Amino acid sequence: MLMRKVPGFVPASPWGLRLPQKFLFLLFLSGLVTLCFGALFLLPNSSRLKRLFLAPRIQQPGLEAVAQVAGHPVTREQESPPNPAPAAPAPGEDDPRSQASPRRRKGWLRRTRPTGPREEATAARGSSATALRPQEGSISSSFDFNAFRSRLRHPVLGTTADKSKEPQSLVQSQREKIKEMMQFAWQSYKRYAMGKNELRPLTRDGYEGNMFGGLSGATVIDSLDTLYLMELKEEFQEAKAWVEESFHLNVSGEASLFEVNIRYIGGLLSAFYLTGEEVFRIKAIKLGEKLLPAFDTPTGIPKGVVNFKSGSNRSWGWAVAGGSSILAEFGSLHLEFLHLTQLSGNQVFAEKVRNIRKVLRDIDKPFGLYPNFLSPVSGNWMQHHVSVGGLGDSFYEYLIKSWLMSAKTDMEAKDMYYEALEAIETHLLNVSPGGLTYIAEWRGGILDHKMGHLACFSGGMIALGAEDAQEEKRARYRELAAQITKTCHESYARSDTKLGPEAFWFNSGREAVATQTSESYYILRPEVVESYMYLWRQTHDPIYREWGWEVVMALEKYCRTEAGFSGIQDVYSKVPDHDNKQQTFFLAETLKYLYLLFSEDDMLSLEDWVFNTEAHPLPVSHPDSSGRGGA
Ligand code: DMJ
Repeated sequence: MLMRKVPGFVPASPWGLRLPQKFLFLLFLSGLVTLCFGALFLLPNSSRLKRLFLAPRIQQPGLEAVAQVAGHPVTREQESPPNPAPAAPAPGEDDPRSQASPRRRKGWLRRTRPTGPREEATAARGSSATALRPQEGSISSSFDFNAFRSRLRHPVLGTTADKSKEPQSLVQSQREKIKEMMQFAWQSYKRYAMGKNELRPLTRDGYEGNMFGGLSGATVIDSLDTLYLMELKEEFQEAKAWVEESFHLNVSGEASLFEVNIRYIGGLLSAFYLTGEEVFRIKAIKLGEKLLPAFDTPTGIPKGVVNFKSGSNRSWGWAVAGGSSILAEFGSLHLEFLHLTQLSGNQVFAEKVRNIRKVLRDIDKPFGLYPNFLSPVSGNWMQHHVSVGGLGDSFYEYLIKSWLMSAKTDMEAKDMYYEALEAIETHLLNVSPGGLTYIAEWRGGILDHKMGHLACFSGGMIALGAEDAQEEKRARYRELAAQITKTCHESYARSDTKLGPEAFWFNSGREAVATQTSESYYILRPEVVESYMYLWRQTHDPIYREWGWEVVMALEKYCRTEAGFSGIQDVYSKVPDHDNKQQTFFLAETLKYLYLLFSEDDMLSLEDWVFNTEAHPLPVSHPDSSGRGGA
């Protein structure tokens, strides 16, 4: 209209514009559009808009695919948890909170961007169990296995001398004995229960149990790295072949998130890092995806049980009457989930555990202590029961190990660990009249003067963390680790079998012994020898090998049967009944820690590896020469 009034203007088209004027008008329009779009990003609340435009491509590739694998639409919580965690560094990442980290952002984009048309098509399709699986066995990865191996400070199995030239030393023959025990445990399992979850050595058959949602072969997966470590090559190949041919993930039962994570995911991840075999990486990631529906809760704190078929979740019925998640369970996912992200490029795994970390960091803690039960709905503690044994244990372990696995960059984990340890020292630690140091359990301020066998891992944990404590506390923590380990040894030494009970008390003159028959059993648990191994590496005090050897002898005498190893019903009986179970953690942990106790320190060096709570080694994220995290 304005132009029509200009004198001399001759309309050249039905819209009244000549070609140059049309061009100018279009130029003006496109300038306006660009300006408006740019302004969106200057508005104070622009982050949501940015997410709208950018997120699906850059921030969370695979999230949609993963959510739909399990039949779950992407919920608000999954997209962005109520209080999204400031990203703590994953293995291989610099701290994202640091402003001075442009290189990191580049690396992050590199790893998370779909790497090719196939992946883009897959993420877009994302409508079935094959969402991340264009064809069986292909999940692309930018993870460079050779570069990772070159960053290790020590050869994985240590610098072994030429054994054929050396005279057989005592320690070598002890190590050989433990290797023979592993071989026997494996061969018995293979003979009577191959592919089942556990061996029942008395009835000579297999047992599936109800923790793994229909998954089979828990013993195979839990054994892989131990077989590899002990150079039981034929047995390792048998285990690997079973994983390749018979380990199927299309199962539909109810599984424990925690148990599947620590045994299956942990075992597969370790097998991959030790061998570089793709089958382990791919199966670990696919199984990790099947666990994600457990996190579909208002707080992002996962429930303990996930249904592989429906993708629903629930809490254990017994956990404060069915409404609680358990600290040791949801607090023991961090190590494995960061590695799942590392090996898949899918950030969803890391996001899940960062959110758990944030909830735990921000919540009020009674006297600085972490109770064992938390509501995944309200995010409140459900009962003031605190324990470094069962229900609490590996949460503390994963804090210090997160710090170590991050090559000492995850400051949040470090701070949370030492603060928790201080609270434990102040409120739970005791010395018995007989001079034994123990960690009691706490119920709303009242102490149960008992320690579970499970709590005996804490000697090793405190030793592991001692060197990074404030200088004035280091000697104290070294001593504390030694004292707790000594107490746990006493619980073994005071039994008739020289194996320790499930729980022991410090009451009315009776110390470090079980007081009820219901607590007198031993199920081949590893925690005491685990602490011997860490204390040995820290001190080289021969007492730890002596104590470790006592355990070997006792296992041989009381737990070895004709068809495998079995737990026993009563450690205070010289002719104990067997429980007919060769637990998977006996092969994953007990025998592995014993073997390491009698090996050189550079075999699975603690500079390069942290052990998950099922003793599966996961690599430390050493930076490469450019300063970028490696693993
Ligand atoms: C193992 O499965 C793990 O060590 C877990 O953290 C606790 N219990 C058993 C061994 O006792």
